[in-house]
Amino acid sequence: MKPEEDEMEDSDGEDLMETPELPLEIIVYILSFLHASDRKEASLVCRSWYDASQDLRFQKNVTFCFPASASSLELVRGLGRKSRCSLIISQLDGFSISRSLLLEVGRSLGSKVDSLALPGSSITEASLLALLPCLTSLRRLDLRGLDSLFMSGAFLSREEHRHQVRSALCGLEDLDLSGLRYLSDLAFNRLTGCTPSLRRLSLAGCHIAFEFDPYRGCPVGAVQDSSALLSLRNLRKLLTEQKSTLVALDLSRTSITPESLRCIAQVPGLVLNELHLHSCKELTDYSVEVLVKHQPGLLKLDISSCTELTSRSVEAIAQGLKSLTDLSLSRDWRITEKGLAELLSLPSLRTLDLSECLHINGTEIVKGLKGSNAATAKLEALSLRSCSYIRDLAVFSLTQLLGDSLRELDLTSCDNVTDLSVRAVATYLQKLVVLRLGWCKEVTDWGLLGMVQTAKCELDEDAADEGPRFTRTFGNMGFFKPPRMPFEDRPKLVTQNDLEQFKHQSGASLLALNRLQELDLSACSKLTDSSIIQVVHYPDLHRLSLSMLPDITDASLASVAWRCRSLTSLALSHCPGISDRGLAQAAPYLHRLQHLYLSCCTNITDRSLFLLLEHCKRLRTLDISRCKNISSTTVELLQSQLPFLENIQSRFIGGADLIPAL
Ligand SMILES: *[C@@H]1O[C@H](CO)[C@@H](O)[C@H](O)[C@H]1NC(C)=O
Ligand SMILES: *[C@@H]1O[C@H](CO)[C@@H](O)[C@H](O)[C@H]1NC(C)=O
Ligand SMILES: *[C@@H]1O[C@H](CO)[C@@H](O)[C@H](O)[C@H]1NC(C)=O
Ligand SMILES: *[C@@H]1O[C@H](CO)[C@@H](O)[C@H](O)[C@H]1NC(C)=O
Ligand SMILES: CC(=O)N[C@H]1CO[C@H](CO)[C@@H](O)[C@@H]1O
Repeated sequence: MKPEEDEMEDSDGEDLMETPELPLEIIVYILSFLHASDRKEASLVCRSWYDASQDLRFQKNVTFCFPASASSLELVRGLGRKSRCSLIISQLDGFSISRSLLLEVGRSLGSKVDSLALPGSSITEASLLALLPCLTSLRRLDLRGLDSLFMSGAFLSREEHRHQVRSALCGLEDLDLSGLRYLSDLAFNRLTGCTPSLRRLSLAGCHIAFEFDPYRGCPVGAVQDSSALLSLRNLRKLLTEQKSTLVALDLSRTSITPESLRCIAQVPGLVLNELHLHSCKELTDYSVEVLVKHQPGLLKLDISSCTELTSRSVEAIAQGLKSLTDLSLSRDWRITEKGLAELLSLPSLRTLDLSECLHINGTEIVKGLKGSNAATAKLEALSLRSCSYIRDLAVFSLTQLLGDSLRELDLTSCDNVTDLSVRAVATYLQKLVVLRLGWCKEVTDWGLLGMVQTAKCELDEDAADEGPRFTRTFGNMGFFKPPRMPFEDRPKLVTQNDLEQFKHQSGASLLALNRLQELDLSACSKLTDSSIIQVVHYPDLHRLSLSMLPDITDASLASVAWRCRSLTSLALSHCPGISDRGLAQAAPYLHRLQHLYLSCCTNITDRSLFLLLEHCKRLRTLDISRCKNISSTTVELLQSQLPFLENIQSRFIGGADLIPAL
């Protein structure tokens, strides 16, 4: 395994000077504590760190994502020395570059490829068949949306091809066929005949004929396998054949009926762990009751956007799925508080998505968590996005009950959440990794700073505490103090009274959430530089949105870049206060940036694009639409110079294509 010098982009090849060489194993051990992206940075420091980063233990799950192009051909050759890899190759077509690329993947990587996805491609059967037989230890194959492969109906129609593919893919575990419009029984059977031990199958968004064949005028597949449609009968046959391995099924966005779901749930011997039924609009409470009865071992269930479902489904799930870990009820807007207490007392529940369940106010959630004995509450991710009946009292109670477990909280568009909630989050949920507060319009700087607004009372009893002085509106209050916990005992059901008491205490500032990797403050339009500069200091932050904050300026941008060096995604759309000056200060610290959103930033000009060109060479997404002072020539230059830039939104820039504007 000899690394090639030319792979070490940006490295000056120098060894650490004057320090004695550490043994490789020690460096490997140290690197094992880093996030993958940090490890990648570390590998550029010197030769021995690079060698350490190539250790097998880090190579288990490396995903390479590249478009079909001549330079990718070189990349693929360079990957040859990896032990395992996952490939996402986009924009493949029928032309020779694509064909050579697939041939090269087969030749150089072959048995090392663990997972293959070909998004946004249109390839021919011949190109794919040149590759598949070489991928002898493939575990995951993603043919999502590859209509070009199935349109003719002849895919794998020759026995010799099936034989080759079968000998390579007999270990395939995960097959994604979602979004295929032309999948027929025949093609489906030929393909799955080559993959005898599937664990996961996705047919999301496929045109499956669940009941009736419109072409024959009889139940689909009643007579024989269809060459035009995938039928329920045929799917059921596959589930029966592969029931000993199959545990996860995705039938989202299909027109599956209650009767068809029953028919699938009842396949003898089929034991599903995971079922996705997102946006299956025909499903009823009765379907969920039957499902729960026949598949009580489900761990993950997604019945989001199944708009017919009511609290009856929630009750059935709470009673029947005792090992459930993940549940999405998002956009099931008929659901009320009923049944949630019982659901939340399931001790195994880790992830719950209640976003856009518009009637929820949190009362029963709190009751359930309380009842389940807070010491055992294990909820790690909770989404209450767009639940506008969620108020501070509910958030305040939840934060106390979930302090030990919650990693991810989404309160986006909870209109009635105020600074008090933000303070409760910062005070009690110090293990949070993801926090989304976008569109919580009542949130102000005071909330982020963990302070009680002192606008009216001049003299606060805390005034004696020394702390940093704020310019502008903020007095000297010690928000760097460790938070005071109003309730030292085991969490209890809090009352409006407790909340009142909390209202008059400073809590922790958002600074306390030092594990954050994602923070969304977009459209919290009362926020200003005062809080952003003081609290957005997160060394591990990867994604940050400050879009639609009309009052923030270049000072916020410069501070954020300096304090959050791991950022890969930064959204600043509709921030008129951001200009080239801020970007000039920030760009040198943003060299990991991959996604940047600057639409409607009227003070951003061509100058900023040159800065990006110089400092942010890993950019993959750039949105500069409606930036009137950017010229299309500079955009073209950027596009030709940045190797990874694949998605650039530049509508209505520089007056060039203004015609249909606004
Ligand atoms: C590999 O990485 C992908 C995405 O980065 C993730 O979805 C998958 O679960 C990982 N697989 C393993 C075995 O860790
Ligand atoms: C929450 O909603 C239930 C009815 O769904 C209602 O009885 C209860 O009073 C509400 N609680 C709060 C705090 O609004
Ligand atoms: C943008 O362009 C307009 C007219 O071309 C000019 O008046 C304005 O000063 C420019 N704004 C910036 C921030 O450069
Ligand atoms: C940014 O542009 C707006 C007009 O869109 C202007 O009013 C404002 O003063 C500019 N701000 C800076 C910092 O240049
Ligand atoms: C339940 C409740 O108090 N809802 C309020 C949430 O906030 C919106 C807008 O601020 C009010 O209109 C609702 O009455």
